Amino acid sequence: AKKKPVVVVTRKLPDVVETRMRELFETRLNESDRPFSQAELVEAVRTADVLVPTVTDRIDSSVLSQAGENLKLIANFGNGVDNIDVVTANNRGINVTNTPGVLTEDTADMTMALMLAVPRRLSAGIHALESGDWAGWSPTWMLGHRIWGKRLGIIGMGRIGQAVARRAKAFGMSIHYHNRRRVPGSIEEELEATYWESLDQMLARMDVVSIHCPHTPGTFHLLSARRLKLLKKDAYVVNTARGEVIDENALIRMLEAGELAGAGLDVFEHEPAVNPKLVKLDNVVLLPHMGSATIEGRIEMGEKVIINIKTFMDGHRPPDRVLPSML
Ligand code: 8YV
Repeated sequence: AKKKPVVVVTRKLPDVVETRMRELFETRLNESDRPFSQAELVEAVRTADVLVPTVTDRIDSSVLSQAGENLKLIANFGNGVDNIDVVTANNRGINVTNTPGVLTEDTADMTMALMLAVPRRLSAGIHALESGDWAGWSPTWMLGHRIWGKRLGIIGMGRIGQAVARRAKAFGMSIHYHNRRRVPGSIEEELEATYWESLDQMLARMDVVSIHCPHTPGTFHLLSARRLKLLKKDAYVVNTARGEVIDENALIRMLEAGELAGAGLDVFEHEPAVNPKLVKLDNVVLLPHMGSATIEGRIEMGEKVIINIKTFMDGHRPPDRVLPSML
């Protein structure tokens, strides 16, 4: 029988996924609830045939420089691969895969939750009720803003951006988007989405802006201080992608100064650290990176990881290979 590949998994995964991995591979699991230390990560890349990291593991060039000869695949448990230096990995002959598709709808749902929660003041309402501040209904109490009839600007029209567009259209918003390339077809035809080649021009006219592009060197601080200033004073910003895409300090300054209506954030520039100034604001809803956190989704992510590893081990091209040219 063929020797089973040594697969090192950096974080605890759903039981069914771990069980299946144990059947198929010589699986080394992280039994604790904390991420690997730097030393454990280096030990993992030295000894593994396949590494399964998550968003919390930084697989940079220094870690990769210590990889053993056997390491041939990094099968990321997650969609975004900004935790991995894909260029260096490829140069060293190490394949990288991710888990696209299975977390699209969940992330889009969470985006809509934030898009409704901030303008409709969900957390303020919950807090008022729980703290006993509700004296009774009043025509002028807890008023927020509607999203129906408003303009949504989507930055990054990939799978998740498109899933958000479909939902937002059903909520009565008009869909606008900026993307490296135009996405003709159903998005523009059925959803009547408007493509903006110029991000700056789009930003100036939107009521809500939602981020769905990956974090790459090219999108770092895409929403820079200058661009944030282009937004209307009554606009909302939603981010379920990566914190690094927004200049968070600039965003905080504008929210504090009332130069923006509010923000719904699931991701942060230095997570898990969250800037205390953000927490103090009352025009924000903040979530601890839960966009794709469903039981179903996590199991499907695990299944995708397993398929990528198995296909690769069988000598074929893994279905979800990430190439530097895709970033
Ligand atoms: C996960 C995510 O929380 O897939 C992504 O890009 O941000 C989330 O789905 C994380 O990546 C798991 O590694």
